[in-house]
Amino acid sequence: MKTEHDISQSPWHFYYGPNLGYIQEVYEQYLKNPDDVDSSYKELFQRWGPPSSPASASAVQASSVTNGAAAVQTTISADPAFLKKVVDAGKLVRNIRTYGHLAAQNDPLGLSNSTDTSLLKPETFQLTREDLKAIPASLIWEEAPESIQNGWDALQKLQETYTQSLGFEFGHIHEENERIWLNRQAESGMAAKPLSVTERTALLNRLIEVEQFETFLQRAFLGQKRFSIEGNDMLVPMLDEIVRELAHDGARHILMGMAHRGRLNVLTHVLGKPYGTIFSEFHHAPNKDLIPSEGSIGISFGWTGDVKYHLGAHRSVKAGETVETRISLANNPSHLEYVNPVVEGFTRAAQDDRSKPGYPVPDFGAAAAVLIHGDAAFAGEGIVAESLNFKKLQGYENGGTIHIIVNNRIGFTTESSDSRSTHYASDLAKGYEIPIVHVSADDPEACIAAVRMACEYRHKFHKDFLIDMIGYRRYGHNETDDPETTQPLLYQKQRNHPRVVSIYENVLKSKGLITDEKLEETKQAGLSRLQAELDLVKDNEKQGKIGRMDTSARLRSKEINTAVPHDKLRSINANLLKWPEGFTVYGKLERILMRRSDALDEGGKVDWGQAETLAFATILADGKPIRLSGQDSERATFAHRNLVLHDPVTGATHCPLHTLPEARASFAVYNSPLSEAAVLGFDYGYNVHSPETLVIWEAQYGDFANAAQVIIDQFLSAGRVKWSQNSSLVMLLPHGYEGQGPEHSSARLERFLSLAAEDNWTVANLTSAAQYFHLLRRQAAITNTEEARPLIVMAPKSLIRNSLVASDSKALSEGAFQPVLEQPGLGSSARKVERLILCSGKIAIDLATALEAGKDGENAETKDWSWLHIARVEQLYPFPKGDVERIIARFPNLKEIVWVQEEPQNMGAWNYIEPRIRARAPRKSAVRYIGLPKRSSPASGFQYIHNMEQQRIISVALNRGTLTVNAKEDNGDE
Ligand SMILES: Cc1ncc(C[n+]2csc(CCOP(=O)(O)OP(=O)(O)O)c2C)c(N)n1
Repeated sequence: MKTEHDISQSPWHFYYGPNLGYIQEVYEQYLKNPDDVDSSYKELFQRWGPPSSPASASAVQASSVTNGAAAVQTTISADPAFLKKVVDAGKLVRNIRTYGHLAAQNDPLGLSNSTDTSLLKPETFQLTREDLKAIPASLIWEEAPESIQNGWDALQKLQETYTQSLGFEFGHIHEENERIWLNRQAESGMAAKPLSVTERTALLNRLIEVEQFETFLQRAFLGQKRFSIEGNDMLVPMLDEIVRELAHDGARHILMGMAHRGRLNVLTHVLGKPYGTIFSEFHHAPNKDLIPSEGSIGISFGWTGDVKYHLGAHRSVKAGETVETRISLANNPSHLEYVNPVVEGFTRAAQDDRSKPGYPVPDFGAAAAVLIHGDAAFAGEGIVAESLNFKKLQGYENGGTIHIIVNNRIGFTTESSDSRSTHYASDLAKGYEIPIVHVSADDPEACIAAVRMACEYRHKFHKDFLIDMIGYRRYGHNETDDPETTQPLLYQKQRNHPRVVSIYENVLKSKGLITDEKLEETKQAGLSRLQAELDLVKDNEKQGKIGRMDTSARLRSKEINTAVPHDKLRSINANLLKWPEGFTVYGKLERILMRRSDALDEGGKVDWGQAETLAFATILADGKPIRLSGQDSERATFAHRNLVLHDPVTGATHCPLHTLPEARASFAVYNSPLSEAAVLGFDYGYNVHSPETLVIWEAQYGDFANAAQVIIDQFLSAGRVKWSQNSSLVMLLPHGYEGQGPEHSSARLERFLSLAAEDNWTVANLTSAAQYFHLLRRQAAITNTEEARPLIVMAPKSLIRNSLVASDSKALSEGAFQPVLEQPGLGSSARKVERLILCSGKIAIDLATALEAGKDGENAETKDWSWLHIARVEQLYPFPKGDVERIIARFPNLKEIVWVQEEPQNMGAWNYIEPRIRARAPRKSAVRYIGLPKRSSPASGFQYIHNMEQQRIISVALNRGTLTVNAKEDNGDE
């Protein structure tokens, strides 16, 4: 066996298949303009000339070798056996790069299942040490450091890089330039780059603080749950580093989301929540035993800190001027991972410039999201995948979220083998091509290296990065659990495992960077600080100084003028129907849109779609930005909107609201990914962070909103009372019984009404285009005020095109939103009215249609409806009691008040409305229900059954013969 070979060291031999194609494309680019290609490629082309296939390469004379031992010239084809060894060594390198993480020593307790790592071993390829020593290093590792001369040393070095505390998992990244960059970062010694002495001392001091805080809480508040960070203590220094790096890159906002584990430690050390505040929350825990499994007093509250309190995170722009970076930790419900889309929404809102017409313009550098996950929750909760899917979507991307899985190898009492089918907790992220680093929580410097890589990657590629920090959980799920009941062996093993702070102390001591005396001094100072803060809390307690957050502020309604002068509406309407020079509007659509041109003229009618567009346009003219997102929202499920026009000739798009001369703010409309929970969560977060924006989320059909129930229950409904977190988000939920079956009829109105209390939101079910116009404008007017609250609209389906729903233009240019609308033409002889029908939404239009046709009931001949009046409750919550009371009071001879609904009795508004009507019904009048009977499924699957049932409801409602005195009560009960 020869030890030296005259062969080419050109790196092109290792490019084949798609990689060769790619490098050839880069070369062509280079020939056109060398500066257009990455400097590393430029260097390679300058050094090695054009890339060529192995076949051609073996046939040609190799160029002169300038690096390594084999600085001579020959042809590769000279020694096929040697060539095979080189190729195999190349495969080995590729395997180490791709699969080295499987052999990494990054599992502190050694709990990982053993994996077959034979692909990483030379013997698998029949390569001996001598074989490898004979191969020049640069043949198999193009950028091997100068000091590494041969293949053996190269492999040793690569093994060390890829299989120690850091496991790099990049093989799933399809973008070649990114993967090369990532591997180069790993191989450039980044991972082994030592921290400075100051950095190391600061890191140790931080770990001491982290640990002392937990042990102090344990001692001072024995028996209370804190969801200790211990076992993954490095989370705090890692977040410190992320803040420093992102602030250095110019981020003005860092938006963080996390669950219970380590939250108190993060709140105090990263967000600057004072020790005293946390101690006082523990002190006031009302029933220490009953704190929920992952809750604790104050644990779900967020905190907005500011890095001006945080050493090293300032960014000096120029002398005397400082840019501040605000870091926020989102309020978090117990529901694991559901905060993710909310934080993504915060972040995008912090990046978007909404001040000009058109789409808002994001600045990805202005804000960054950091999400901290649990290993069981990341693998198990579907919301994680839904949120990762935002990564590259125009309306939702944010230039890269940094994810950290705090991987303690267990979820409550469930081990990984029972909680996921994947090898790693992080595997889901691979589908989204997110680079992943698995790092040992016991190696502080490796953790910091992972963070630096994540930040650099985000900075360079504006994409997500994931760090899977593998540690353990020192206590049970919480500190009152005995984990040995369920994981005896694991916890016996762990009991003897040294804490990370001790491991790192020893590292620094062995390098002579810290002394025992200095360590003792630091620890004593930390303990004294903690004790002093606790003493202060106790003193304040004695003096009654501790205040509580007030979340009880009730909202007051006030009159808001939402009418828009007729001239202004006409001019806006005309401008909305102008297209850019040369833009062709799809013929069929153009005809539909052009019908809007005279809708504002005398005798014209504004339909639902036009009312919506005019509402949007006038809100933009008032200077208020709008964001609308949902499935197919550009066109809308029922094609009433068409706010993005598509040129059938060129494929170009045009949104008339973007070029509207009157607009003074951005208008964002996005077709969302097919998700409800994540998109609603995102839009909620967007709205909370940009309260001045009218943010609208639209469901494809209203009932699909129940896929987002957690966001509705945990954030929208309760966010203000739980966290003083206000939102004015609008939910448009198509609702209405039209025979489409169980799944497309009901937006589950009853759920929104059962959650309604303390003025938490507005729930409306409308029957006119003008009402929609005014309600949207009213909602826009209350954004960013004390009045702000979500608006839930049961949106129409067939009613969109119903002429009874269209409005005169006067109804837009005058008046305002009416919480209750009375049926025109009824109730004029007040003394004759015996039945008052109250109803809401589409059934009111069905009744009006029947009245108009005069074909129902015994009055068909005479058309005498004097015994009847109908009022539509357009705003169900807050209940317009004054309006309803005034109507009832007008009719002295009422025999009954009837609630008519199209939904089953156990659904719709009946259960909500019944006590409200009863409380206001005159003593001698009955309160009745007419609607579908109780059902377990919201609607029938058969059109003919639907028609029959609907007909029955209308007939009974409009039939004088069914009056209470004449008929038995029809309350729908079985
Ligand atoms: C949606 C949801 N389901 C169930 C729970 C109850 N729960 C709280 S913590 C926990 C285990 C979480 O494990 P992991 O994600 O690994 O985080 P760790 O507690 O280990 O840090 C469970 C099941 C919850 N909080 N949220």
